[in-house]
This record gives sequence, structure tokens and C-alpha cells, in this order.
Amino acid sequence: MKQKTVKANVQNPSRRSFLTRSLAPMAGVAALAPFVKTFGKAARPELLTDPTNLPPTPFNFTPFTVPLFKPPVIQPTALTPAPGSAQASLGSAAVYHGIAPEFSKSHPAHGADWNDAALKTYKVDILPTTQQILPGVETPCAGYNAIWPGPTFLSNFNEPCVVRVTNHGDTETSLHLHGGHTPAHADGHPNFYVHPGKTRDYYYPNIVPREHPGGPFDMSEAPSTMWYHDHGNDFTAINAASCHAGFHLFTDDLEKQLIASNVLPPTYGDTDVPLAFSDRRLNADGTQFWDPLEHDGYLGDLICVNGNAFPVMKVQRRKYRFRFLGAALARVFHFKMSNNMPFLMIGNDAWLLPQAVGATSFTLTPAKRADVIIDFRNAPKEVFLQNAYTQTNGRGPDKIDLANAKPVMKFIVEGAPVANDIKVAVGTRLRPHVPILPSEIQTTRVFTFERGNGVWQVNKELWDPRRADAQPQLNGAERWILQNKSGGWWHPIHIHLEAHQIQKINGSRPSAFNAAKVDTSILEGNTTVELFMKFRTFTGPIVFHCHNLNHEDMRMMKQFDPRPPGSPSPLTGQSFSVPPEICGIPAEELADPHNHLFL
Ligand SMILES: [Cu+2]
Repeated sequence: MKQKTVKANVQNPSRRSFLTRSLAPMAGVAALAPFVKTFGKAARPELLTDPTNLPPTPFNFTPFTVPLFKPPVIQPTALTPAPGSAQASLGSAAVYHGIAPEFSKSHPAHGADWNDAALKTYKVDILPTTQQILPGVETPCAGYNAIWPGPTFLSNFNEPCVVRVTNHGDTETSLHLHGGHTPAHADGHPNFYVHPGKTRDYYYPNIVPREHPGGPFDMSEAPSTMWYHDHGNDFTAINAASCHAGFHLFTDDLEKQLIASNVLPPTYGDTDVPLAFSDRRLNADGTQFWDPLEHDGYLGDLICVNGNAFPVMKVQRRKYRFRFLGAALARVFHFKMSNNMPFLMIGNDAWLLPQAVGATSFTLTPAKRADVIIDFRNAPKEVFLQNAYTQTNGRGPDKIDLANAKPVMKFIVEGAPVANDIKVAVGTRLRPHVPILPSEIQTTRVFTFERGNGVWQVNKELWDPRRADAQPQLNGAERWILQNKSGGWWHPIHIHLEAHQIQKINGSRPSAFNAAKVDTSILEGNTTVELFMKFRTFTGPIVFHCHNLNHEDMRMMKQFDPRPPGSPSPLTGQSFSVPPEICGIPAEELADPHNHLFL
């Protein structure tokens, strides 16, 4: 089954060519013509030992020689035409998709405390480019502003921004701000595309839910580590493989106070470092190996951190804040340090924990973030970050093997211990947590994730953008029970709009690390997660789905549509009737049969 080899250049998988290529005769193993490029005295690293039966990346190289890449901060820029102007509104030619109604000051999300004067505007171009995943090997991809990870956004609470995305590639895309409290128009709904050659404005109010409608902002919900990535229906996995991912960090007064009091380091300063983990597999010509019939989950044999395989980072003898991001399509990591020194966990997904907790190792699935302090004060001169999970296919990891963990990144520790280091330690109080109470719960819903008739399903249904699978009461709270009945398969389930609070995992209280806020719950094989969640500020449609991207593209997704009492969802199940000002796609494009947006 796995002997096929497809030399697909993931840069160019247009919708119209996609099915053609996926059904074309497979190139076979002959595609891997002998082509081994060596670099100096490099030898094939033992760490590439890959338990899959996929063709290995056919390059020799010396690991831990490429410095860790830290994406640059994106700078605001004036946009012409201005967002929301007549030339950049719904149906305009210049900015085809226009701006959301939530942009309007009259929207109920925006009270008198809304700081609309702080609007920042950014421009992001999805550009075909190449990336040196391995040094000297040019691999075609299409990154945000032609880099991988894309440029880092630094946002402050209550400073709204517009991100203008122009798609210079030839796959449909949709930009999702993962962890953001974002209106449906700008949430990256999988069917609200930015078609090739088109431009769309995404409006992020950068607010948090209010404690109650019309009330003050609930600052316990302020995020720290968000990220942005593609969410285009059918193309999320291949666009992710084509390097569509970046960080969006968010800071509010509480976090600024933690920084001012030297508990945490300055946001995105020298000791606040993002680490996006993914995996890739190359063909002999440098293109990425891509099997369009791979529905279990993509696995590469090169572990990449911020776009480079097996990088190295020089650090001082002090504490660093690392924003770990599971940016792989399907690989699950279990991290430890080679000398077994501990981690200090300060945040789970987008949110700081109520207080810091210690850990000697931790698991990171696709979409998860872990906000982690590593203290190099007493570290040896060289120390490695290691992955202890073995994984032979995309269905899920096999086992944690701490004794044989493989290095993925090297740290070179320099100098004497630094004075006046940051003070965060086990037990340090960070962001207060406001639990959702059982008395607030209005409805219980059960969602079962399983495989049926050879495809990925939720409650025995496939993804259908025309159907509201749940209609929570706007500003209400619900109990959701997520069941994984697909045996050993893992499904990291991401719910958009706002944080959810895990109550039980297989009937037991979660660990301190998992007991506050998350946006992605890990459903290990045969696992049930019970969670509480509120549905505040914005109506839908808003999606939730498996973040194994191959599963997501194969329809393991549903959507909810929070509505006020007595207000029916326009998603009837009969036709796609989301108003154009919400979906942002003009009627003439919806009518174009070539787009097949909602079939
Ligand atoms: Cu899944």
C-alpha cells in the first residue's frame, strides 16, 4: 500500500489539477533515482532512522549546524484602498472580499471601552518560494511573505488589526487565527476562501469575551500564544505542507505586569523564542514527498524546528521562554531534555496557566502549544531537546520510549550564569482562572469521532458547510462530551471561537496543566473528554475539527452557530445561505460553478 511514490511539487496543487494528479499513475519507486548529495564530511544521521515504510529522504547532512530561525516581526503598513472603504468592501474589485460587519463600531461586540482608534493594518502575501529545510537543498513551497514560519504578529489587547491577505499561489486558502476570539467572517472558515489571485481582509478586533453581554472584558480569557495557518477546505494539509504557518503573540496588561516585574521575559525579546515543530520528507530533487492518498496522516523523517531540520541554538545560562507549537500535520511529539532537566510549564495552548507547574516531559500533538520555561543555568555545554515518541504511521504515536529518545534540536550553552534572571518558578501565579460552573450549563452535547465506511466521521456524518451541527445560545455555556471510538487512532480536537475547560478525561480530573483553558483537546485512542465551554460575542458559522490535517481534509469536522434565543441559524442543511457580508464571497462568485464552494 505504501510503495507508491508521488513527486508532487506541493507548491502547485490547484483544485483543478488535484484530482487529476491524485488519480494519475503513481510514479513508483523509480522516481527516487539515485541522487545523493553530500555536504562536506556529512553522513546520514542515525537519527533519521524512520520506522515507516515510506521512502527516506535521500540526502546526507550534518545535523545541528543550522542556526535556529526566529521569524521577524511583521510591521504595520498602510493599506490602499483602506479597509472598509468603498474600494475595500463587499463586492469591490480591489479587495474582493471586503470587511466584516464586526468592523463597524455599531456592532454589539464593541462597547464604549472598545479602542477602535488603535487599528493597525498589515499586508501578507502568500508567495511561491523555496525553503532550505536541509542546507543547500531548495525545496519549493509557498510561505506567508515567502518565509517559514511566516512573520510574527505582536498584538496588544484591544488594539484591533486588519490583515490583508493576497493569494499569489494557486491553491484555495483561508487564514485562521488559532486561539483568537474572532468574528466568523475573519475566522478562516474552511469554505470562506481566498481564491488564487484574490485578496481578502481579515479583521481581528483583538478583544476577549465579556464577562456578560455589555459587561467588562473577561481578562482571564486573554491569550498569549496564538498562531495562524491555512484552513482551506480540501487543501489544509497540502497548504500546511507548503509551509503556511506563523505565530501571533498577544499581550495584555497582566502579562505586561509580569514582564515589568521580571517574572517573564520581554515579549519576543532574545529570551522569548517560538519553536514550531513539524516534519518533512524530501524527494531526491528537493521537492517534498507527498502522497495525496495518505489519509492516516502525513509523517516526515526530517524533524523541523522553525523551518529547518535539526537546528542548533546558542543560549546563555539563564531561563528562556519557549513557545512550543505542534505545527506537524500528524506527528505527535513527547519532549524531554537529554540530561533530564525539568521544564517549567507556564501556558497551555493560547493561555497562561493559573500558576506554573513543573514537568520532566510533555506531549505535543498537532495544533497544541506549550508555553515552557527552560533554565540553562546549570546545563552542560551541550544539551539536546529530544522526542521520545515513536510513530510508524499517521494514525497516532506508538509508545513513549524515554531511554531512546531522539534529538531534534541542540542547545549550546555559553557563558557564566546571568544575574537578575527572570523569577518565574514552580507555583508562580500567572493568569487567574475563572471556572465555568455546572450551574451555568444549559445543554449537553455528545460528539463521537470515529471511522465509518472508510472515512472520518463525527456522529456518523461528514463535514457539511450547509449544516449547523449545533446551535448554542449566544453567550451561553454548554457541556460537550468528545468521544474517540476509533480504536488506536488519535484525534486532537480543536474548537474555534474561545477556550474550553476540560472537566474530565476518561472520567478523571485532568492534570493541573490541562485543567484551565485549552483550544485543542487530545483524544487519544478510546478516550473521552468532557469539557465546558461558552459561546460568546460572535455568531457563526464556527468550526471544530480534528487537527490531524489529513483527517480534517477528509471531513472530520463540524460547525456550530451561536445565536440569540429565538433566532434560527441560516444554515438549514438545504442550501448554503450564509449572508454574503458574513461569508465575504460575492454572489457572482458563489454562482460560478467552477468554484464549487459548497458542494
Ligand atoms: Cu483525527
